[in-house]
Amino acid sequence: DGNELSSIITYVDENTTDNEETDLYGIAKGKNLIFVTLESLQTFVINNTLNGEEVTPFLNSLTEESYYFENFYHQTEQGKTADSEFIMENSLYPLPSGAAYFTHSGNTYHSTPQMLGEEGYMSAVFHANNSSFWNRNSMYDNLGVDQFYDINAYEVNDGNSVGWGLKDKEFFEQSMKYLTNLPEPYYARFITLTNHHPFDLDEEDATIDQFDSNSNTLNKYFQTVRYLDESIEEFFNHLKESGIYEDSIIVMMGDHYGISDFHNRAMSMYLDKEEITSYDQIQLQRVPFFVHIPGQEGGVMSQIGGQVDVKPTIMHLLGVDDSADISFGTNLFGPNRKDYVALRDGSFITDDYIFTKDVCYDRESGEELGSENSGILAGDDSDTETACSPFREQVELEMSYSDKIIYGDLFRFHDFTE
Ligand code: GP9
Ligand code: MN
Repeated sequence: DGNELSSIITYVDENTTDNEETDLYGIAKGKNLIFVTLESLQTFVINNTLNGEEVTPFLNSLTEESYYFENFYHQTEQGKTADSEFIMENSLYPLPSGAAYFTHSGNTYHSTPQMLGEEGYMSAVFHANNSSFWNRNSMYDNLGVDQFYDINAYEVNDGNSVGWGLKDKEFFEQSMKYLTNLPEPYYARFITLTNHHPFDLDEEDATIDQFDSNSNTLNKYFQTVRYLDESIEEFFNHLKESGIYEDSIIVMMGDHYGISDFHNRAMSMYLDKEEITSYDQIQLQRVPFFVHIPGQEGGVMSQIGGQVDVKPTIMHLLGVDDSADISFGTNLFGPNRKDYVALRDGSFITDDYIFTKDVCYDRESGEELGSENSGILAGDDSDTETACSPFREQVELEMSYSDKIIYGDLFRFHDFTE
């Protein structure tokens, strides 16, 4: 009920809000926001090589010409891409199981398209798949997306498709005629597809070797990642040629891991490690996050962050007052940002520690600092306190608040204009 929401509001005001203005506050005010979901792209390939060749040369160049966050984590669960959308549009956590896109598409939300709509932004999503996939059609209506360019907006045939559908280079090229006709300012979100398991690619599109290991999945991944890198470069060129580039900011985010722990033996070979530990497994949940502001230099940002932080960060850059919003993230550029990132399985990353599978690690060195069993909240007195313990209780509380909002559809009781 309403009372439940008031304790949640008190919590977010005290813990996840940073309304401090920075040099970047409003830097993109009134500009178009172009957001790209980088399918299955993980941070371990960025600024890395295969057989001496850069895997992602274009994105590597963008790590210097954008604000590139190297310690940014995906927070998705079973809803995969749909969870990544849900998190970044709402700054809420995904559900512990299932996908809110299916189970709670009728809730009241206070999403980025809705908030930017109030600022005069038109919003559109571009994705060459059936509109009902992940129940996007109904969820988008409810989130305030004005226009969904789904598979019907594209010319898709055998020659321009691979794997899951339309190749990304074709996708961006065919999207331009729609993008150039949108009324400005707009919030245009593009969801790529080619770098998706099982990472199939036509031979003519492969411009880097496969890896050589016992995992066919990881072997092929490098080729589709390179293809994604090239398609983003082409998209930037389209934006420049059409004159859109100068009037826009471009934000890009990996949606979730592409390589599961099933492939850890091959992964350890690639990363030249004896084994992939639980600590390494958490570090592999990093996905790239870029904020590209034409005319601004940027650089590599080392602060930790997660997908819940995207919405407040966007509001900050666009100079939109979000002090009345209820969100679990903080502006990544702020001085008082939240100092932990919670993953949906209860693992978390803080400035100093990483906690997963009951073990507390030093974030920098990966050294084990102690372990606690999972009975802490059940009052089991065999628990051992570690440096991670205080964060652990807060992470569990925060997740439970987010779940309450979604399961109870609590925003329907709230007036965000007050
Ligand atoms: C489907 C695409 C992929 O439209 O977004 O979804 P995923 O399998 O990654 O959740
Ligand atoms: Mn995905």
